[in-house]
Amino acid sequence: MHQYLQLLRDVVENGCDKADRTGVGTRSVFGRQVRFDLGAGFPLVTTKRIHTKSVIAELLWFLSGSTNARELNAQGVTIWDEWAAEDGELGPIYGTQWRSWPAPGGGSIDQISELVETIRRDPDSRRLVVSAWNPTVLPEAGRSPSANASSGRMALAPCHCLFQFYVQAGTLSCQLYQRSADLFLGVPFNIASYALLTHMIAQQADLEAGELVHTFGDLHLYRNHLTEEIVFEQLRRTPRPLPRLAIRRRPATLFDYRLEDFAFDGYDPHPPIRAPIAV
Ligand code: DHF
Ligand code: TMP
Repeated sequence: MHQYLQLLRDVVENGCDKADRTGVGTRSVFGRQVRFDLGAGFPLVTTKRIHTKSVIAELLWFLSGSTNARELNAQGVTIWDEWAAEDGELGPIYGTQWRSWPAPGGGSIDQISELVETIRRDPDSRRLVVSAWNPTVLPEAGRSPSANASSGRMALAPCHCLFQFYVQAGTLSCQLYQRSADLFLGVPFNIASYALLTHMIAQQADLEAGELVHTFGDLHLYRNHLTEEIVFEQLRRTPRPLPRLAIRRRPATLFDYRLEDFAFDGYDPHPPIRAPIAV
């Protein structure tokens, strides 16, 4: 995971001070790209422990089409709680846009099912794209995430907002565009999540996982993460060998995976590093 540590160094060294929606303040760069060869090991950050259960549960929750944090809480995962309305709703975020993008005239579009079908039927397609960026339901500026969620808007605008797959020589690659990236807290989750999704779709389409290409817009470190105990502690640590993803069975569809189907063999990270999250 030298790619991740290089991004940390890049933002520390080249970032400019920038104010942001949350009021915390960031150090930020614009436009970066890293690549992970998924055949060379699973790209899970090793210089701090990542809560892999949260990563898997969140992805399965997106794939189920849910946008309610209570359904994640049922699995013991609390990563979306700060943005939810009273009833747990987050508004039409990823789950809705991926599985039931509202279509003009009433129906809805299941982008993920169409994606998997197209990968199988027409692997050379250059239209293997899923977008979560639906301008009709973006949050209203100046209102809190939970207030937006209560009024039927997205609690947060999609951060990982567009991705594309590419099939070549029996391998499946994915490129993600992330418009806004909290490098210390969000990005390790985002890398692992899209790597996992690529492995799952590859399994469903009888392909091998190829590369994950991760492209960033506003890539930032929050000012309260730029401390000796947080970012600089992580930079002092030496990366360890990558784990291997084991998928224990081949479910009938992409929507039938469960938490217990996944294991990260050989994951031997440094201890966790706690950090405050900007809401
Ligand atoms: N807001 C901000 N400011 N940064 C984010 O990364 C972010 N991510 C969101 C929603 N809003 C956000 C969704 N994803 C954590 C990780 C990812 C995530 C939300 C929260 C997090 O708190 N990670 C901690 C604890 C992990 C756990 O409890 O499982 C970590 O140390 O990684
Ligand atoms: P923004 O909507 O004002 O850009 O704030 C969203 C913040 O959350 C920003 O710091 C990016 C971060 N984030 C991630 O890094 N990854 C994610 O998956 C999500 C949902 C948010």
